[in-house]
Amino acid sequence: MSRERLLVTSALPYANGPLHVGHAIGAYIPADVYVRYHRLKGNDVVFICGSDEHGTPITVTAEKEGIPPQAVVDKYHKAIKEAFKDLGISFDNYSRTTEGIHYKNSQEFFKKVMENGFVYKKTVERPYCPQCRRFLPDRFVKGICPYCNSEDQRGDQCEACGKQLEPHELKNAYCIICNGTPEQRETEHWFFKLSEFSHKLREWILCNKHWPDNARNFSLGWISEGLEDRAITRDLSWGVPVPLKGAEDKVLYVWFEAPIGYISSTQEWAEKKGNPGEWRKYWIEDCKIIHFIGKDNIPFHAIIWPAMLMAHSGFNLPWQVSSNEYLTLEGRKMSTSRGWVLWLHDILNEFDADLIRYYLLSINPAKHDSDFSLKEFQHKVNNELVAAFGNFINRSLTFIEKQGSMIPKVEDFDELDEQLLERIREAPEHVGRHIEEFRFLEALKELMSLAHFGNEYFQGKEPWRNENSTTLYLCANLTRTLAILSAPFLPHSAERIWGMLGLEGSVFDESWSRAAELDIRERHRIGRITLLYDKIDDKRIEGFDRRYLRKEKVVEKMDYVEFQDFEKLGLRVAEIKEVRDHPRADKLYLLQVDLGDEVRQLIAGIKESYSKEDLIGKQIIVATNLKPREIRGETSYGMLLAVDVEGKPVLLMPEKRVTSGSMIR
Ligand code: B3M
Ligand code: ZN
Repeated sequence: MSRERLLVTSALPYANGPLHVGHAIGAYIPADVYVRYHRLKGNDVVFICGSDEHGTPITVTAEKEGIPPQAVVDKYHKAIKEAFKDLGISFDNYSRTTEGIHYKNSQEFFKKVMENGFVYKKTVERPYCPQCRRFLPDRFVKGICPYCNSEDQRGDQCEACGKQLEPHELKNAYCIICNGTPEQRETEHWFFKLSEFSHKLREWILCNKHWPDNARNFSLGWISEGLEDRAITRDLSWGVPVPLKGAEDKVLYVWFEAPIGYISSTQEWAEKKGNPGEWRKYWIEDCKIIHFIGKDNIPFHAIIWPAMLMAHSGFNLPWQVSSNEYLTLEGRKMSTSRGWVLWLHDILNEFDADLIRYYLLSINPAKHDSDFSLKEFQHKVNNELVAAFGNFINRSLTFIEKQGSMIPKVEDFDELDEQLLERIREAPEHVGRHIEEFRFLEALKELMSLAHFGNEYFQGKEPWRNENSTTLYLCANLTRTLAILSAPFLPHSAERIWGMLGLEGSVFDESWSRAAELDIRERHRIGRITLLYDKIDDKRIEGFDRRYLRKEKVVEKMDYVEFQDFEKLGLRVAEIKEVRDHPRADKLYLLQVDLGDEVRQLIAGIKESYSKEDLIGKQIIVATNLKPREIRGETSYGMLLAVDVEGKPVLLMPEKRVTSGSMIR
């Protein structure tokens, strides 16, 4: 079979925060399985990604953290790259959209699409915040979704119904910086003639019979509703400048330029390889382009980006858009703003990457949302990965090691041996077929079924009872087969098994089809055997749950404080007399609290847990002699005490009413 040429991309993660486990299984682990498999098949495959560093997600985070956008992306680009590396995601290139090559590509792409007659300028009304004296693009404004009426939706896409939104469509819109009500003001933007591609896109999507249902159905549905032209510029300073006179204060819409980042990262890869022109093989010559994404990115990857490529002409269109559904966490939607999230770096610090890869692939949300549960993680790792896969590898290799680490000579095969030979011969095709058709969960099940058969074979032959060198010979060869076939899913384990088998080089130097062969000969010497996996015990998983999911502040071992130092802290009871919104910070209250002999202002981030009505008249504990602190133009003269439970503050209060101003002893 001739070598296939494939360019595989994963969605460029916004560099405005760390990755969580939902990201990992959304567009990254499945792509890595697919790429590692095709490398083992000997195909010409390049795996491309990078950080998405523009747009309102970055600028909103920058304003919230009070640091420049460049500092935000530098911080999270580094963190994201590290997390991908620790998870074993084997990109050929991981770039970032603030690279110069990407600015050049995006501006040239924009100009070419304009020259081809698919961009025009229009004066439109857009939400403007009079307090902040700025336009409010995309995520700078929130409100009620006009399609599904869900509250607190962003101005670019409704997280509840997935609809693409324009900020001015939101009902009861508010500025997320100052909470103010925006007014509509005129501004000029450049529009992409998306509407002109409805027919061409529809024909193209109907031909892509291999697309997953979610991408196909959403796209055809959106086309049938009628595609509208889209603004591809924004009133922002952070982003790729619009390469036109009169557009000096505008940048390209992040979703116009980000997909061009796939081409930029491929060009960077070719440059780094010392063969700058090689990127053309993948974007211009004959090549299958496969985009791995989460389902919220379907509109951009199945409609807007292909239309852009059609408008530009000369580049390959995507061949596949592999789009995963969502991952919930312990039965609830993850929410970074509410602190209900499992960060990838936290679970990677605690557990081997392959255990995480295994569990996430075993619940892969390909056709429907699936749920991440720590108890189930422990159960699947212990009862599937360790009990079947790890157990067979360890039992058979330890047994051979005890017999002197030498593969014995093979005698004739009995019926059970023949069954095992048959399973070894057909396994690469059975596992490979599923991977080629993006059925990663099914592929993993095929692999585990082979490991289960290995245990049945070992149990059936009872080599500890009756000397049988053929058994050990076949077990060693089945272990080699499992090493090759597991490599796309469990790359770290596969390399370890390869070493324990005493085989040269890396398992990734092998070829997929040779997993069907008996390549370990008599008298081959295996290496030192170590336990592949430990089971996860209850104490460990419960401790992780408390610390990282429930986020109970595990009291770190703290330094002692002298009693007289503690006495310096002026803790007093105060009554809340008045509550107002902070005019320039949407999550903060301004409290006027009565300390008996004076009323003070405190600033408190408790809006998500307490309404103003909840708070009036409540008595709280206040640290009254902290240095005054200014937050966005308001000053806090003390700090109230609260406990953080699952990311939400719970106020500390005296268990009965006492005189306001009373000292805490
Ligand atoms: N930065 C990811 C997201 O929407 C987005 C993907 C861009 S791929 C070109 O969360
Ligand atoms: Zn504002």
